[in-house]
Amino acid sequence: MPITEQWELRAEFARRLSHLYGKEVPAYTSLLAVSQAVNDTVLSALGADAERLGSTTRVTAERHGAIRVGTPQEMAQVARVFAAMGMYPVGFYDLREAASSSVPVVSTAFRPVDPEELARNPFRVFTSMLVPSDRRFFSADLQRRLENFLGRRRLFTAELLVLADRAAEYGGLNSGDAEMFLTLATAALELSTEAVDRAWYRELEQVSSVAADIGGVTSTHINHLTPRVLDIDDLYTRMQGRGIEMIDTIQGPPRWAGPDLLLRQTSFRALAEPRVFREPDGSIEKGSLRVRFGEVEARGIAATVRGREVYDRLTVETEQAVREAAAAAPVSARERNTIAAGLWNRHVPATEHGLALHDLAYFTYTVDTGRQPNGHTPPRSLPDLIDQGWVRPEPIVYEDFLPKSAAGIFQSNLTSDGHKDTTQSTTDIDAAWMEGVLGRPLHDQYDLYDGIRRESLADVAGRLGIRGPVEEPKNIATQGVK
Ligand code: OOG
Ligand code: NI
Repeated sequence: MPITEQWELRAEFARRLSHLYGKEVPAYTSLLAVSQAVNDTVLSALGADAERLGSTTRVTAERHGAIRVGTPQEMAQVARVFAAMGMYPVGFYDLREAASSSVPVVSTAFRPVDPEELARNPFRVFTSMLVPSDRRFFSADLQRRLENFLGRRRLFTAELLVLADRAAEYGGLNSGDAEMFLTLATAALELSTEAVDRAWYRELEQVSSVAADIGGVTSTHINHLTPRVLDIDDLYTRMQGRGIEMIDTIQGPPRWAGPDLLLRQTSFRALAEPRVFREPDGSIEKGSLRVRFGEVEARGIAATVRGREVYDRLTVETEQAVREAAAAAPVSARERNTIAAGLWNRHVPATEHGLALHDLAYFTYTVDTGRQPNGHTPPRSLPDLIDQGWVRPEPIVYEDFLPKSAAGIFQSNLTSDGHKDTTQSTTDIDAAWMEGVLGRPLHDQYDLYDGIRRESLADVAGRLGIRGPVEEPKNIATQGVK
């Protein structure tokens, strides 16, 4: 019987979710249409250059999703469902720390980790998990009631989990099982029509609207699906032109003179969606909730640890400069970008060559046969190989997320700041704890990018007859998320 491979399950799942979300949130369909128009414009203007950070087929199909769950058990089940589709946890994001308002979750992202798999379909899902034990947000009493509520619900059917494990074990499913798996997995993320307990939802909302969205209902749902665009500034203007209310800024690096780095994201504000409520007197009433929104992103080159430090430092300096300017007069999004771009243009090399040479971003390398200095022995260090023109860099796309941007996306869509008591100490929840919950390795993004670079350098060494490994810059030791 023909087998549906894991990547095919992943690609089909992404397609079905996109279809489902388009039915549930019609503004998402407009976002897709505008994204497509932006990408078409860039492709016709730049031609092959537009594909430097991913083929047109990849970028057109590319989405990330976001979901939120309540308990370690639910998180472990999510990991099984995604493993079926070749998506594995990468990175630990602590939004409790990154957000100034009340976002009581920790997160990871499930995604393919091999370059071939990413090229087939890069679908990834940012997955957040509530932390009811964190006293900054929840009292002991509320924690107990929340955990009871969450402990009684089932997000995934037993049949779905059996099929998921089978797909992971055999590298795919036969077509009957594949259809059933996809149907059940998609249905698990559909918005429920079940009545929401108004009093319970409201009580959680006092703490955080994210807590209410997760723990106030008996199922989970897609929070957003995010297409990728090649020019996010153009997209932002076009969406505003259509009268869609966007959040104030584009999160992440500014538009500047150099190549796209890391990740730039923006979103339109959460829309009121009809929901059904059970009122305290037992009656059923129609109402609405505002939790789901539309996000869009532009992906750039993955930054090394050193590049990331530069990004973080320039972000702090931008904030400071914006605060100073704001003391005199309000700072528009455009002025903010001008301030940030000024700093970037001053402190960051504006070419791929410069970024590679200073070890600020990740590239794979190919031997530049045209420019090989004749009769010379190739140097062993990567910066020398780059500088002397022995090798040519090809960018590695950033496949992950940014905690500050994620916090910004969460925050800009909250209905209120909620309540966070910063005098309470935090619970000891970190990457190692998350790995235990997941019951499988939690990948470090820097390890993965290092691995891809190292493999290409092994190939370079072979072709140039360099004995032993090419010497990479010293400080790429993985001091990443773990
Ligand atoms: C997740 C927010 C983070 C991103 O793209 O950074 C995120 C959520 O709202 O559940 O999706
Ligand atoms: Ni997102």
